[in-house]
Amino acid sequence: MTSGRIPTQIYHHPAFAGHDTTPHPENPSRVIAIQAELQRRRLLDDRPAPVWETATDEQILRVHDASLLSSLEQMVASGGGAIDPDTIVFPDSLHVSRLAAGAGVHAVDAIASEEASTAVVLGRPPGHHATRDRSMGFCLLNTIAITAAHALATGFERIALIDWDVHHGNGTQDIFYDRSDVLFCSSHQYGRGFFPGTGSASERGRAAGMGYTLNIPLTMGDGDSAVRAAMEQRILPVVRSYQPNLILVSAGFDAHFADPLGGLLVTDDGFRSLSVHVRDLARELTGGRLIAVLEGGYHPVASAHCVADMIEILDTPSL
Ligand code: Q9C
Ligand code: ZN
Repeated sequence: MTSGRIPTQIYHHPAFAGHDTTPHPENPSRVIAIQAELQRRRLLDDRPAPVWETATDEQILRVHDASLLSSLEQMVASGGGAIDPDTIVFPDSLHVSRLAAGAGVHAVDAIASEEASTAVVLGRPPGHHATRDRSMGFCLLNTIAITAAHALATGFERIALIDWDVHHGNGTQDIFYDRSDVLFCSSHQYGRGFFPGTGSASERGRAAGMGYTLNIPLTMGDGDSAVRAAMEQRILPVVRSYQPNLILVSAGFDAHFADPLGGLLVTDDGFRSLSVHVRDLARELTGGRLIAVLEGGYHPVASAHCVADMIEILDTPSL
């Protein structure tokens, strides 16, 4: 750990190994592998552990319709079920999802009160496919959208949200599509029926939100150079001209070459370069204020290495 800088606040919890979907790819082994790698690298030693609450109805209903929350409540009360073949609900799933969203909320509060400047939420299930009215794509509640909405309610005026998960963050885009106070930037695999099918470059926002959605579709087989070019040539300039006061990152690691779901070929080195870019962007624009939220990543060991690298990078002073 570096001296003089407050370490990255890490949100992890044994409950995130609940919502036991096994043998679904989005299963507890993801956070178990991450936890093991963080311990192996001693990244949790001497790091203050945040204590936080589940997200409240009020915090969730800033971005979701009441019908989405009440149908999740009904499903857990009746023992669970499937929203679609990919998106399964267990009796503990709403609690676990609320705990992930509550971590994002707590991270905003910790940053607003200057107890921390960077935070990493290592929850599950992921969130960025959940739209205002629909859970989908392994996602029940949209954790990063709940985090962004809480930041707006707390007084952060402009939020840049960078989504590097291999899938388009259709839910986050949907929730903020007609607003200018959240700039949504996503690079993702696109085409040949790849999930969820949205995220073409022509989707740029609506009404007051026109121009505040930036989609960078990539082609199966693209790797480090394409993902880095998307960040360096497209995302960084747009975020700089937006002048955000907080940066949020939907950090999925399913663009990794070893990932069983994604078709991009990003290496550990490529992900390290993305982390360096968002860290330095935050230091340039937001006083270092940045919250990264785990999204996808279905090769547990590859994701664990990349998450640990990201934390080490966020903890390191710039050159
Ligand atoms: N049934 C995240 O990475 N795959 N979600 C659908 C056709 C859905 C991935 C395949 C992939 C969702 C957060
Ligand atoms: Zn994904």
